Order: sequence, then structure tokens, then C-alpha cells
Amino acid sequence: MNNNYVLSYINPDTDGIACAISMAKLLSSKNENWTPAVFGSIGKETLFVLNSLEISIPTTDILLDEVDKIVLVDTHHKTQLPIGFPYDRVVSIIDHHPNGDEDLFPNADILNRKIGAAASLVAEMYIKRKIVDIPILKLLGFAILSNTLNFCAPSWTEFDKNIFRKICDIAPIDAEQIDRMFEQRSLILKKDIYVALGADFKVFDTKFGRVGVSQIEAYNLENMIDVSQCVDALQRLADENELDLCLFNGVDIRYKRSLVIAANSQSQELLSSLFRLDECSESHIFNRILLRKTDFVPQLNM
Ligand SMILES: [Mn+2]
Repeated sequence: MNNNYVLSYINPDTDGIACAISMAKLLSSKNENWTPAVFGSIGKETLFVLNSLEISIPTTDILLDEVDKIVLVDTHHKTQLPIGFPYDRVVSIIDHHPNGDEDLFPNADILNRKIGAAASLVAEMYIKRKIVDIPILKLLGFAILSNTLNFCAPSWTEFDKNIFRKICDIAPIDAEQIDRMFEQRSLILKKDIYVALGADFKVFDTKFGRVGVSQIEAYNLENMIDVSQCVDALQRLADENELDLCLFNGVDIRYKRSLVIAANSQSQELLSSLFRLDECSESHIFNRILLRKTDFVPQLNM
């Protein structure tokens, strides 16, 4: 049996893994065996999707020394691949990212389009060849949703949307399953809010003094966040950074709203004066998405 792999970048997301599984299935035949495999680990969101579709989890056991041919999906970038990666064995690349290292792959056909998900390109192959494989089509549909944040991220294109519609005509995707998939991604908010808040925390010198603003963009964020835990974590961040003023901007992609939380009473006053709110409270929901760059930083200096 030959030793062919479909691979993506180290610690791939749902798009990378969905493409690896689907391409391996598409390429495998009586004479040729293709194995989807993963460098690094598989995230919670992806595991949820694979389990709910009853698709087996790809192996992480890759014998690069003995590899015959490789198809690479969702990447063609040197920095995203392991040291010693056999570039010359790559026969085909399917990607949607700019600035790849084309020259490293002398034997590869490269398909690279600037669209929202590599899964859209693989799904197009299934649709064009009229291959009706319901779990695989659903997997690719979930990957498109994951990569485009349910068509909320700016990266999606009409191509992605068209392919997604065609997938749904053949293999409808349950809206509740979509919510549950995205919730897997937001679990960090429940598990360790302090780590989540610290991941994107910036300090600004403003006319009010130094102000820390943490921001998280997540799906169904309002239902994942415990406000009092968030206040405590925010105060901890404020203390560590020797700040009196500290705010959190939680962008809920599902409801297209922002939940803003203040660390302490001084920060509550700042919050109400920044947005001319009638009263001071530890949290406030805005009926639109606020962004730190456009809705906080300019106001802090005005
Ligand atoms: Mn991708």
C-alpha cells in the first residue's frame, strides 16, 4: 500500500482538517490510498463537528520519512509546517491564503483563491463531480461557517456563500448544530475568563489617565460570560498593570451586539461618561458591535 497523506498546517483549524479528510476521501481509489493526518493537535470545535457527524478523527501519527505523495490544504507557508517537511513530495496544494511559498513546491499544482475558506474549493469539487456524500458535505459546510464566522467575518466571498447554499440543498445543516459548534470555541470564556481577557488586552495613555481595554469577539458571548467573574478577572488585570481604569468589550457575533464591562466604580464612571449613559453600572449592552479601535480609543482622547 502506498503512503500518501493529505496534510494541513500545524494545529489546523476546522477548515484545514475538513479539507484534509474530504480530499483524502476524494483521492482514494482501489489503487491508491490517501490518509488524512494532522500535525499537532485538533481543537474542541473540530472534535465536536467530527463527533456529531460520526467521522473518524484523523491520525496524528505521521511517518514523514516514508511518505510517497502529499496533498497540502489550507496552507503553503514554510513557517506553518514542521522542520524537515518534504516539500518536494507535495503534488497538489489547495489554499486560500496570500503570500505562500510557491517556490518551495517544485512538483505541486497550486490552487489558491482569495476566498473565505479552503473548504469551499474542496466542496466545489464534490459538487462538480456530483458526489453525494452527506457527512463530508456537512463537514465542509461547517468548515465554511467556522472560517467565515457564519458569514460575519469580512473574509467571506460570494463564492463561499454560493457553495454553502449548494451544500445545504443536498445536505441541510441544522441551525442548532451551528450554534453548538461556535459555542465550543467560546468555552474558554467559561473555563478561564482571566486567560481569555488577557489574550487581547491593551493599555492606552488617555486624557483620563491610563486605561486598559480587553476585547473578545465570540459567538453567543453574552450567554457564555458570567459578569461577576468577568469583573474580578478585569480587576486582576488592572492590578497587575497598575491601572485604575479597565474596561472589557465583548463582541457577540451571534447577536451583533457589544457587552461592555467595567472593572470597578471608577471604570464604571468612565464607561458612562464615554458613552453618555444615564447611570453607572458594571455592565452595559449596546445594540450594535463596538470595536476598541473605532469606538473606545478615539473617545478616550476626545
Ligand atoms: Mn482556512
